[in-house]
Amino acid sequence: MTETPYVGDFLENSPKNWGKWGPDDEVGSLNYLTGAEVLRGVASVRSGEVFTLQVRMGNPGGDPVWPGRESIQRRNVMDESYFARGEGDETPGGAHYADDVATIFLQASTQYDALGHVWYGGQIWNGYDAGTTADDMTKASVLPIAERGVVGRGVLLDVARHRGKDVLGKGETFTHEDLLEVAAAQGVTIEKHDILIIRTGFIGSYYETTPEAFYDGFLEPGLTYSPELVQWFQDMEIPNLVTDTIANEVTFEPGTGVTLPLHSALMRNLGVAFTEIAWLEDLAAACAADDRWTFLYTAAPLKVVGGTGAPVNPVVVR
Ligand code: UVW
Repeated sequence: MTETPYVGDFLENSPKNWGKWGPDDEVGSLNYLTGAEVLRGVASVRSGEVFTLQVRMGNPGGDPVWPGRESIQRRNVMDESYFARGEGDETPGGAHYADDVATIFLQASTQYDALGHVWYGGQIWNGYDAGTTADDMTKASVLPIAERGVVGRGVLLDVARHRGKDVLGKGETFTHEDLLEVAAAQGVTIEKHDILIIRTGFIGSYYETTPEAFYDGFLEPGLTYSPELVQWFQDMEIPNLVTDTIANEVTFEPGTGVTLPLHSALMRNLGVAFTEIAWLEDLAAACAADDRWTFLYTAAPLKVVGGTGAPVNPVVVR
């Protein structure tokens, strides 16, 4: 059996945008989203319909998460039952209230990854030392993305629908060429600086099956690495990749078995922002119904200081 190559060797000649936006940059390809790009997004709005793209946090059947992470653990620390037991925090005027506390994996819901979330060779995005990820992420954390916000033209590419499926199969892959084919079939042109929103049906399927079946032989469908795909992202200056999978790409590169190489090739090297676990079922149904696949995409993850990622509820206006 051939050994899985080291990702640094695998990506040895892959392009990098390090230094392109200066030595202190922490938001990478989001720099492509200038005011003109915001207006291009606004110009694509036609009907005023609004869609939110976050999955519910704390779904009674659990939330779809990367194996090893857990759904939000939330519990009340004040509510009417406390007052009924005489343990409520009575305040002048007598109003009662409810409060709760939660333990969350910051990447266990729809989320933005920090650009420093994944690395190799001791360096994260923009060449910062990987030691800056220790304890608090002091470089390329999610905070600069949160403080900047993400607004632009989004284009939905419904790969599952194009392939006549509710959901792609486990480990089913597609390339940028396939995305272009989907776009052509949908009658839409992917433009430079578009926010790519790709539907596989995978997150939607979580709610239609059991967690056991969903996680069995965990192998997500998704984009698969090739030098040409990375170059296409680079040439198209794609700022943000949004998908309805947990990790935005096929779990293992089929040729080599390398785990999630696009995290390194696109996020670490090009600075493409990753938004994962997006809820796309309602948006996709609306786009298919009136055959309009572009819209205003807006998002800002939570401002978590030092966070390696943070939950987000993107809002789309069509
Ligand atoms: C991993 O880090 C494994 O995945 P994600 O980017 O989905 O958080």
